[in-house]
Amino acid sequence: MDPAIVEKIKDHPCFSREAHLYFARMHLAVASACNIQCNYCNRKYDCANESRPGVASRRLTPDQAVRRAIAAASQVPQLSVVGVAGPGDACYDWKKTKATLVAIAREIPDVKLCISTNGLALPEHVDEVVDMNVGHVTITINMVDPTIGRKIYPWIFYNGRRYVGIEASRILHERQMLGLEMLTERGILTKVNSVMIPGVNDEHLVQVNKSVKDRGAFMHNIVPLISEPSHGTYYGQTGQRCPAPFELTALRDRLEGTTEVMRHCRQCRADAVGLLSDDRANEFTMDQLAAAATYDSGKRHAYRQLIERDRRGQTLEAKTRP
Ligand code: CLF
Ligand code: SF4
Repeated sequence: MDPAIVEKIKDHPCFSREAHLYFARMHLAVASACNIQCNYCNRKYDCANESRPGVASRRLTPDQAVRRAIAAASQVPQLSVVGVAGPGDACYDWKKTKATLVAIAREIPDVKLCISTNGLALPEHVDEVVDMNVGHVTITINMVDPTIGRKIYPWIFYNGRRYVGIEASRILHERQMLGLEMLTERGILTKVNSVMIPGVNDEHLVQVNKSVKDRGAFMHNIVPLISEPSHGTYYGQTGQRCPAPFELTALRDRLEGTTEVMRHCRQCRADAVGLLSDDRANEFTMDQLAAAATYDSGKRHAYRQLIERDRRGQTLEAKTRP
């Protein structure tokens, strides 16, 4: 792999399988508005493109989010990434996403910034994404064929009006592809998440993989549809089934060798904090935070040095092994 890419992913727990053992992410639930409707989403919960439905995060103002990030960055040594992944869409609710991430970059300059989006409002913000030094973006792309898209998206809201049917999916598709191309051209590492919906887009995701690879996506993360009647989503109420684990594995296996395939996603909530395997969100609720906090980088720096030493040791051992 290109050393510049290795450098970008080595401490991002989602973009590198190895890094998720050592490094943690934090989500700030500031972006509550959304501009599309997915048939697997109930807006009572977080954005189901990036989160598991059934758990709702408390919406934060950008100021509250920054306080929460300062507390977590001071106390969670493994923290390396701060992201906005809902609870709606990070690019549509852009003012809040931008205000939050600009303040984080100022207060905690040594964390990576990440966003996750459905892509519809992405193209108009790509230049700001670059200026803000957001190095990692995830776009949820479930189709590249609007006839399939119309079974997933009943409507979108774009340029001040609502579109339905095939027109909605055509616009969404064009914006997603444009956003991905713009990010790639600017050197932003982009991951594509796709929700696997049996009988709707499962076979089609092979074609999605090819299209996003051709446009420079670094990684493809196939996540299983989660669809319970109690979640109150269209799919939940109409009996749309979820993929079985073996179906998910078989699809991921088919895509292996094209883009990188993510297999360690935890479908985190929009306020997750900690290692992917050890969520500490409950330790950082607003009630527990001091009114004003100052960032203390001590624990994170000490931990990072330890990991660097450990990694250097492993490389040396591999080189000298007979
Ligand atoms: Fe968050 Fe997403 Fe950034 Fe990771 S999560 S915005 S890329 S920092 Fe990671 Fe969580 Fe899976 Fe997302 S495990 S749901 S892929
Ligand atoms: Fe729900 Fe996310 Fe889809 Fe918006 S983009 S409808 S929040 S799953």
